[in-house]
Amino acid sequence: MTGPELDRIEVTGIRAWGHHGVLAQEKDLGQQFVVDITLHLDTAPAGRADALSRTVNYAEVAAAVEQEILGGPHDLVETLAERIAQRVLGETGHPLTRRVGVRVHKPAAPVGLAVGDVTVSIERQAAPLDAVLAVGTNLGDREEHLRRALAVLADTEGIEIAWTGPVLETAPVGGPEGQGAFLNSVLGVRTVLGPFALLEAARRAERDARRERLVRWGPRTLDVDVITYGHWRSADEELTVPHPRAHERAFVLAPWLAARPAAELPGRGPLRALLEGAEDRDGLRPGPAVEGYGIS
Ligand code: PH2
Ligand code: MG
Ligand code: MG
Repeated sequence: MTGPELDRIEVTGIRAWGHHGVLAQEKDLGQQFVVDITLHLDTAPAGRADALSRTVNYAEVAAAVEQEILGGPHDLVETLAERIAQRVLGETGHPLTRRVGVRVHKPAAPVGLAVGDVTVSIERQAAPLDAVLAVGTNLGDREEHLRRALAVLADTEGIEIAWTGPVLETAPVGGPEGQGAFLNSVLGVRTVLGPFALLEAARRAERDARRERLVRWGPRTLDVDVITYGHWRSADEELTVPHPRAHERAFVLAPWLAARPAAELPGRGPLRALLEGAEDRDGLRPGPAVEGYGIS
């Protein structure tokens, strides 16, 4: 799966004393290692809003690189480069980073003759991430809106639909009196997109359904919400993840639980227990069969 072209943040010349090398003398005395690192991510959300919460803090990355240089020791420069890449992309790294380039310099390497520098450069891609989206509609041709939402998302470069939940018909929660019943479902996607690009894809599906934002929680042709993005937790005002109300909404929890019984909402626990406490759970009924949806 390939995603869109990304922006780059580079930190060069991160230097620290390490003990990596095959020779005993290198492990004993150590020597200077220098690392240049390139983070590939979409910086537009941060740049437009001037918000650190929408990008990767390069100071944290530099500190992690320094720790890796100080760690080990490893025999090979390759190992140090690999460890740095995996740390930046792995569980402890930042999920906004979708690709990383690492160059490790070992300028005083004992080569046996005078050389200018020895470097190893690698590039590694983050694994696609699992995210959960919720869809809801209570205006117009609801079944058609659900079908189109799935089609728009499936056609988006960098998104693969991994599974879908059943369609439920649900009583409206909140919003103006007298609005019609919703059809709700949930989809699991695997994506190489960053969270804001995923949000943009969700909004594109809403625009495709001519969604208008008139009244908060009012009737809508299509609402597509990002419920989770891996285990990422963000309090960003535009994209709070996990979704700030998902843990108390049966119209999200029930179709998700039906499709993925063992799933948990990051920071909140197993879906089953959450659903038991959701006040709107009596307002759910089986919905119509909609092409593409259903437990898969
Ligand atoms: N969405 C809301 C508010 N209330 N109620 C139901 N039943 N289904 C929804 O999708 C829904 C809602 C805000 O997005
Ligand atoms: Mg919503
Ligand atoms: Mg929404």
